Amino acid sequence: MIDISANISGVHFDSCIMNASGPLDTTLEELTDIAMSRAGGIVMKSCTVEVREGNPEPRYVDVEWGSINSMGLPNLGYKYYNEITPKLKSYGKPLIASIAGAESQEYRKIVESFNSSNVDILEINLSCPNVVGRPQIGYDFEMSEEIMGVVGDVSDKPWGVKLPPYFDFVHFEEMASILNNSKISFIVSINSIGNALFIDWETEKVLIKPKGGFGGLGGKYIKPTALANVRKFAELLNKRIKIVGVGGVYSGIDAFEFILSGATLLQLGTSFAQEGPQIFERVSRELKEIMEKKGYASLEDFRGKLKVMD
Ligand code: RRO
Repeated sequence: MIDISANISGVHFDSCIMNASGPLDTTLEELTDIAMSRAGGIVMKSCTVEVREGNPEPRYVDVEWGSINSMGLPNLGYKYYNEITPKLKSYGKPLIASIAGAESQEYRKIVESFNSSNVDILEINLSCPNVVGRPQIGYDFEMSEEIMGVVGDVSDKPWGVKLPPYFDFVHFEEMASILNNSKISFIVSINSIGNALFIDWETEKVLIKPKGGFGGLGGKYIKPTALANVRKFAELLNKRIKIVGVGGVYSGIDAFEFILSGATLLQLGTSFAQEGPQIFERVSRELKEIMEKKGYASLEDFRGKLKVMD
């Protein structure tokens, strides 16, 4: 039997492959589709203190090798995501709440609310690129540290942070040092690459309406950047901190490469939005086939064992 199970802070995932916070996970109906699929866990849309409608449409567009979005954090408010947890938990999978805010006290309020829910894990989103006038928190190291301090003080649940992509080794090192001194159990790496731009050359127009057409880039375009982030953080973080890889996972080969780079769990965003919930079964099957061919029985057999050249 090929084993693709994984564990974060004592929470067991039968499969290491699940959805990413973002597409098709805002309502109970959408989340139930994930619950009934072969996804190893259920991740909910990032929630805020107040209900948010998000940015004007069009705000998500599929493009040749991925997607661009400027959703603007549309969600039904943290109370809704607290209320639906019993229904979602009845499917027996780990349930992950994703939390977003403008400042640390908003994070505190939402984290406290989930302490008394039956959510298993909290994902603290420090990397939404699409709220007008608000920077990505993960690029502000001081603010990131402050929020992690507050969450660490109040959370009774295992928690981690969802990070934006980094591109410079100095930034990786600075963030890794903050993460190593925090109480996180994991990082989720990467969110979409912020502020990309697509143009329809025929109409001479941008593809999405918010922010003059700028939005987060997802899908195949971002896999090399995502792999680099997983790999670099695997080198720099204390071994107790697990890595959840996201960014351009469409196939078993992609999943294999992320685990080889050091990932423990994998999340599918754009690829899930494009293919629907059956993708979890397909990618899991393809990953198992690769492992069988290579003689690997579990993810530990090759996790982080990427070879470099002498
Ligand atoms: O809702 C969004 O616009 C959004 C969020 Br919160 C996020 O974290 N990443 C993204 O690409 N879009």
